Amino acid sequence: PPDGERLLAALTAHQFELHYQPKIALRNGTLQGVEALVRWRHPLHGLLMPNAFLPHTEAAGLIDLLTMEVVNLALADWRGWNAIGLTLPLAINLSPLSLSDPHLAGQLIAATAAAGVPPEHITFEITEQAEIADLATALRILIKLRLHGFGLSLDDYGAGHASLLQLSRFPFNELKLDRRLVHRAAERPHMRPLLRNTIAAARELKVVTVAEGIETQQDRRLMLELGCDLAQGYLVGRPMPAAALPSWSAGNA
Ligand code: G
Ligand code: G
Ligand code: NA
Repeated sequence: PPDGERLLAALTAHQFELHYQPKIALRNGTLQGVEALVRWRHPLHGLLMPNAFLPHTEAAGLIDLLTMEVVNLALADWRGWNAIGLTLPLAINLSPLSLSDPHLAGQLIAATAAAGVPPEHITFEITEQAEIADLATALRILIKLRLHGFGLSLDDYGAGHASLLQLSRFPFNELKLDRRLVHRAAERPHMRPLLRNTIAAARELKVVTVAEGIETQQDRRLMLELGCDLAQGYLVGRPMPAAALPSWSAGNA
């Protein structure tokens, strides 16, 4: 596994890059945004996926550095698309560990301002892999980001730690239904009332719903029927390099 020294060297050498996975409207299939997913272009081992290095980055205390690298790369890509007339909502993942850093919100606000990207175009996705240790700090950060105009998305909802309590307590405006709930839901009729009620509750809270992990037409049709707003998944589009997005978008309009 990569140690802190190697990860820091990789960050300094700008070996990280982003791929983007589309989010579409279930109603009409139009592109509604993209999620940035980090990869490590390793000089010896090729393209490494997040599970090969993110936990080590967090353990080495380097997650905030990686987050800022990701944010700056994503903002540059957003500007590139915007310059050719593709103006899109862009989602960036934040590690729950970052939510204990009181400087994070200010750094995100400054980076976005420096890039000249209006915060309304950026959403931060937050996964709770574990109970957030310092709730007061996390809440302060999220409220500051939301008030500044950023979107906030509760990732992997309905599995693990993301709960109704988080949804009610934090200023989220989007909820991503965990892949484990959505995947093959069409073959699991007992899932329907749970999904339908979750989506209805989100709607009452004015929270947009996204179905993750859509791999089949059956699941796509079901999530539309249940009132879900957006979809993401291999059926819709796989993560792709920034340069591939404009033609993907043109072919999907
Ligand atoms: O394609 P995929 O293997 O990229 O992503 C695996 C997981 O890694 C996802 O659950 C995603 O939330 C997380 N992830 C991807 N990119 C980032 C990132 O830039 N920052 C953080 N903190 N997590 C990320
Ligand atoms: O939790 P998050 O939304 O950040 O998850 C992104 C991860 O999910 C990435 O690893 C991405 O490659 C993966 N992913 C995206 N769409 C699908 C899908 O349809 N099926 C599966 N199994 N994984 C997916
Ligand atoms: Na995510």
